[in-house]
Formats: sequence, C-alpha cells, structure tokens
Amino acid sequence: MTRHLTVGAAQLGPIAREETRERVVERLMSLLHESAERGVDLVVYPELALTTFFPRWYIEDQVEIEGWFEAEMPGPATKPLFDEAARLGIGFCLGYAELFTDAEGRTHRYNTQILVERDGSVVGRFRKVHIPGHEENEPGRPFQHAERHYFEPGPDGFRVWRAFGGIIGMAICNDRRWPETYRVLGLQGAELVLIGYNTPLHYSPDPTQNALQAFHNHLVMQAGAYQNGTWVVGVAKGGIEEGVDSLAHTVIIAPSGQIVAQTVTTGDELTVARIDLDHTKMYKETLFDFDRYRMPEHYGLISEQRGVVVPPDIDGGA
Ligand code: CDT
Repeated sequence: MTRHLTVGAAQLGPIAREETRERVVERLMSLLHESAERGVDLVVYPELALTTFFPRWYIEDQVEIEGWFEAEMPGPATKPLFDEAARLGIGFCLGYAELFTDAEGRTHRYNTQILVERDGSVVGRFRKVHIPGHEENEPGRPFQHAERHYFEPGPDGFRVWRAFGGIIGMAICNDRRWPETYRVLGLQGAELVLIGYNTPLHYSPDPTQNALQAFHNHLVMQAGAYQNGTWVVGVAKGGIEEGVDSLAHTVIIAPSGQIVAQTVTTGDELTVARIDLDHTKMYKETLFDFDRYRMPEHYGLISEQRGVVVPPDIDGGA
C-alpha cells in the first residue's frame, strides 16, 4: 500500500444564522467535487461545519439549543455528502455539534469531528477535550464565546485510528493550542493530525492578542507537527460571520514544521498537498525518537496537576 496521500483542506467562509444544513451541505459538496478534480483522497472540513458558530450567542431555550445539534450522523441533511463522497471514493473529516444519548438515556452535547473512509464508513469520532470560553452569559462582551455553556469536554481523550494507510489523530480548535494534545497523539504514533477551527479575531479577555491570532495559530500547529514528527492539517471557518471576523489561514504542515499549503482567501477555498506519511520517520526516528530520548520520569507534573503550584522551597540553594 502506498504511503502517499493527497489531502485537501476545505476551508469554509461564513455560514449565516439562517443558512440551512442543506445549503451548507451543497457548499461542502462543491468543495468535495473540486477535491475529486484535484485527486484528493481525504478532505478535511472545519469545526462545527454545518452551522454558524452559534456559541457567539447565549441561548437558554433547550429546544433552540438542540436545533444546532445533530442527533444522528449521517442524518437526512448530511446523507447526500456521505453518499457522494463514497461514490467518488473520497474520505472526509467533518466537525459538527453532536447530541448523544447514552445507555442510561442521558443526553450529552459534544463538539465532535468524525473521520470517514473512502467507502463511506465512519472510522473515528473525536469529541473536543479543551472547551474554551465561558459558562455564563457575559453581556459586556461584543459577542459571546459560550462554548462551556453548550459543550461537555469529550470523555474519550485523544485517540488515533488506522485509516488512509496511516495512523490518524484528531483535535478540535482550542485543543490545537495545547502541547499535550499533540504529544498524547504522538505517543500513539500519529502521522497525520486533523484539526478544524473557528477562531474569532477579537479575544475579549485580552485584545492585545487580536493582532497575533494568525501568528499563534500557525505557531502552535507548526510546533505540534515538528515536535511529534507528524503532518498537521488545520482548517478554518473564516471571514465575517454574523458580524464576527474569524481567522482563516488554513494550512497543511509537514513533520518538519514547514507549511506546505495555505489558503489565501477568507471564503470557501480548497488547498491541497500530496503528503508522504513516511516523511514522519525523518523526525520520529532521529531528533524526536521518543523511546530513546524522552525522560518521562521528569514529566509527572503534566498529568498529576492541572494549574500552577509554585513549590514552597524555591528560594535559595542550588
Ligand atoms: N472554537 C474555539 O475553540 N475557538 C477558540 C477561540 C479562543 S477562546 C475564546 C480558539 O482557541 O481558537
């Protein structure tokens, strides 16, 4: 089996609040058809790709909230995408808001991404772990980022799947800012990490970061790729959506940390790269040969402790 894969990063422009799932799926299909023309094996769509980024509003009505979620995948609106992708022999990664009912009948709301193979079978499902923003309404902000009102953290952590001839992991938006995300995937041999995101340019808690959004976006994903010897695909929903300007800058990043493909607009746009999964070995078997060089006996704090604890005995002495 070849270790080469042609990957498409299918950036979306804004999705209006009133835009139907069916209309959005038409846009996804248009990018899918372009993917077919360009020989893509796997196309990656953004986080919450079926709707507008609704956490910018603080909604309390449960029926209205559930209207933003998918209780089944594929559902009636998304089935045409699954069918067309299978007909074309193209796999895809899709982000959406998932309403999940567990064995005890309790419902859970997750920010989810699925990985679908070229035959239309779902091979992996990832639920966002790091949920950013706030739980309560904060009317002083120009817009909300109430993800913590809408989503539980994913209970399954960071996993990898054998698919597309390689080892594939997933993460969603804020997960990409945390080095632990990539390292946990890297320790499972991830060769390709698929990440969708919605990142407003304005960051209310510290607006000095607004001008640095594009820099930070690439900084974290390039570092994650390099330090773990993995390909990373980061896909945006960008542009001015319901008055909120969001970062585009969709990228495909090599295990060297170099950007090999990037979008140039803030709208619907496909950028493509032919990637060699064996390229990962250049880093996994040399500088970042984990088994040879990592020192986990010195990393215990990373999993034992959440916040900062300054040791009491740091003054004086060597
Ligand atoms: N969707 C998402 O996770 N966005 C966050 C915005 C910053 S936190 C308010 C991100 O990390 O890009």
